[in-house]
Amino acid sequence: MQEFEANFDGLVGPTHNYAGLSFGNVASKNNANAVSHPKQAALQGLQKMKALADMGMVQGVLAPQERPDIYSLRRLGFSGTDANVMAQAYKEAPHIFLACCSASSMWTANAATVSPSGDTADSKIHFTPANLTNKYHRSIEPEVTGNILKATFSDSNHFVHHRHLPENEHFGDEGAANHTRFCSNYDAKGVELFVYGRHAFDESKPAPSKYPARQSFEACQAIARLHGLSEDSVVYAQQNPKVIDSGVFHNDVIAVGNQNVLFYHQEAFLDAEGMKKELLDKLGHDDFHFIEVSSQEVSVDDAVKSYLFNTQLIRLPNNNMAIIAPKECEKNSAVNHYLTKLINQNTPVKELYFFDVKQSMQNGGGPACLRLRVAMTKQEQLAVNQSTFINDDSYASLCAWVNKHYRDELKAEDLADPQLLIESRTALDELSQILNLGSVYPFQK
Ligand code: SUG
Repeated sequence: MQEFEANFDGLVGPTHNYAGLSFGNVASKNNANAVSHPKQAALQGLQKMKALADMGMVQGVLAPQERPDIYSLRRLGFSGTDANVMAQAYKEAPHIFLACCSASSMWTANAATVSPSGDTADSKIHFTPANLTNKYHRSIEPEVTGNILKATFSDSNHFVHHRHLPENEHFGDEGAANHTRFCSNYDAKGVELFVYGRHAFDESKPAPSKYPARQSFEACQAIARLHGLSEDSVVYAQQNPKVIDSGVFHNDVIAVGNQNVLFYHQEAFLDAEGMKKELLDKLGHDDFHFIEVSSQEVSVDDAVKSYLFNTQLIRLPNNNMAIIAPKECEKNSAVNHYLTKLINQNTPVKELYFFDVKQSMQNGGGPACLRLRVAMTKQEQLAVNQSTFINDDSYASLCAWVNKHYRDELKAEDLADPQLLIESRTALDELSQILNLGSVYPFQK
């Protein structure tokens, strides 16, 4: 394989918990205060990574963040020793404390937007970490995300790292969760589809009324400018405000695409016909498959519950496309029926695999949320930090690392245990050696 799409999954961090932090994300709200299982969560994620590596895919891993985030708590006025900061925050502002404990960096589809070298003016791969301004617990991720990306893709001959967009709702950016790239070969010039929820500078335009639209049009444009994308290779499309109000907080909850396939729900876009036409015009050919799922086949509600579209659509070495779906899709009869039918139709999608990522699903994170895609050439792959790739050895050491450091379960009150901070820092210090990252965390500086 000379050109391919690598998947970099987020490793679930030691404080994985359910705090109900994401208004507009139905699963997060429904599972608020449930007991979490960090060890099981991290192992479920690693099993999916290993399975994709075993299918012949190039699979990498991105390190989690340091939590509880004592630095953010100090910035908000909590003081004293680290243990005092935690105790004071937990007592006086439990919601803020819990936000600073979230392991949400595991959803690396929100880590950054990535433009492959085939699309950019300087023929390098460009990364912009997402600012995630809409949710406080996520807005504290981009700085360290940038450090981790730089330590993973460190060779400046091939990789360009931008600073995240201004931390302001006008430029609310959720990264690759609202970004899809189409192409013939991964190293050829493609078309990048940016999907947004609202126009931040024009309130007369349609917008959802119940739940927030996290991604702005202006943020999409800024990323396209930073990455040096030409106008004839970018399409902007607005999400249907109605589906955002039904719990579709990112476009990757209602659509997924790869190469010459876009798999999406009938109600996903405000103007699906306009988007399709522009996409085909800009691709310059019509060897393309729009796989549209109608509301009769699968309702938006079932799509949100099962995460039918938060599946990974991957190109296997045998050239088939495969759908990597959560087990919840197998259990939902309408969705299972649809998927079984789909792989027997005349499209490139021929294989279907179900994975148990329930610990992540209960926070609204399916298989596609857990990975950041980086299309690359063999030469670019050699320039990546090699310790971050998953193979038999790295899988075994990462599983051993999780088994050594992670707790079996966590409740809200456990997060205030100062020992958890020590455990978490010890674990991350060891992980940065396993992954050869250098010093990426504030506690290491
Ligand atoms: O940002 N959940 C994440 C889920 C992100 C899913 N990513 C994509 N669709 N690409 C979010 O809403 C919940 C955390 C909590 O409630 O404890 C959370 O942050």
